Amino acid sequence: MEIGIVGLPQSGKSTLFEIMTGVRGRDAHGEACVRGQASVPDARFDRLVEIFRPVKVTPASVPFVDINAAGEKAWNTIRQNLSGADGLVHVVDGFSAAAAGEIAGRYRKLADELILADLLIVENRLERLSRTPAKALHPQEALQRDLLPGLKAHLEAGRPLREMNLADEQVLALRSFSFWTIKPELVVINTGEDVAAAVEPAALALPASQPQIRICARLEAEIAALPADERQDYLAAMGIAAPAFTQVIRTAFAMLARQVYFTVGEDEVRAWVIPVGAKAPRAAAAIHQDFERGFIKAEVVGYDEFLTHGGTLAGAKAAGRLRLEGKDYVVRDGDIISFRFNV
Ligand SMILES: Nc1nc2c(ncn2[C@@H]2O[C@H](COP(=O)(O)OP(=O)(O)OP(=O)(O)O)[C@@H](O)[C@H]2O)c(=O)[nH]1
Ligand SMILES: [Mg+2]
Repeated sequence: MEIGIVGLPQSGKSTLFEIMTGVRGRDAHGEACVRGQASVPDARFDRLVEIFRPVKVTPASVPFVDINAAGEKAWNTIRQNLSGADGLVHVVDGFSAAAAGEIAGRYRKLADELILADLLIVENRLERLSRTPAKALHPQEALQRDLLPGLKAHLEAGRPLREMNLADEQVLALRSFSFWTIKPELVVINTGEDVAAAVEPAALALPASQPQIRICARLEAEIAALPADERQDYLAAMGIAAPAFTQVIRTAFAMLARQVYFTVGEDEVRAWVIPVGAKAPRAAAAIHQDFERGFIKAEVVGYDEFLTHGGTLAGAKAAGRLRLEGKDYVVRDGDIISFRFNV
């Protein structure tokens, strides 16, 4: 699981990457590609830490990738390092221009390049498939032959593939192509210091389903550099509940259809990242493969119920809310779980 940061040159990608991950993205020994983990902010997790006061604390994290590439080879570098990304954060320079139209134009510039890159892949593939006799096609290839013309028309109309609402098995059949525009995308408008006065997201004419966030990356970088106590005072003075970059992390995480469950105790409180819809054994595999193979039962209490019953596992148990679930249980976001297994 990984999120690639894309955007036109000098749009503030590395500034955003640095605030989210604490890793320096720029001039990092001339590396073309820098990876860093961002902790996913979660009030439930913070509360569990308060309750258990564990020795070790491990919040959920999501990896971001920042690319340092310029010049003719930039596109190659970007393709090499981001083709495996599960989602994109598209940063748009909204600080160095006043006119909303200009900002929309910047967004479109890269969006169109990505659409064109996908269109080239589709055309090449269709060309090759047309040279193979129909009988010689593998089932997967036949599926591609049926699917690709629809994709081509969609891309030619200037629309990204993610808007096609393809079925899961179709997405799977197309996976090897690593299409840019099939990946979910979060649009981040990097505004000037006056965020409220900045361009309305509506100006970009994106579909309502497409997440978008406005942030002033430079201002947030300055805030992030302050000592923790001053940071709180500063945010309070500005009337900001939480810096916008935390929302970027949270939204990007949710965009990947991931959720968390918690394991708790005095030694460690930890959030584990799993796909939405994962069943208990699959969730257990996040901890260790053996937990999946030797899965017996999961002892589960929902986060809210846990709090309602005094914020202790004993309290939840006494109230009959600590459930024993089997291998078909679909884990819910925020479940507190301990696994029973046999290896
Ligand atoms: N005024 C203003 N300047 C910003 C903001 N964010 C970034 N910048 C400036 O824009 C320049 C580029 O920022 P970076 O974060 O390096 O942008 P980038 O997209 O990583 O740039 P490349 O990797 O070279 O494409 C720097 O000089 C930043 O200080 C902002 O919110 N407001
Ligand atoms: Mg950069």
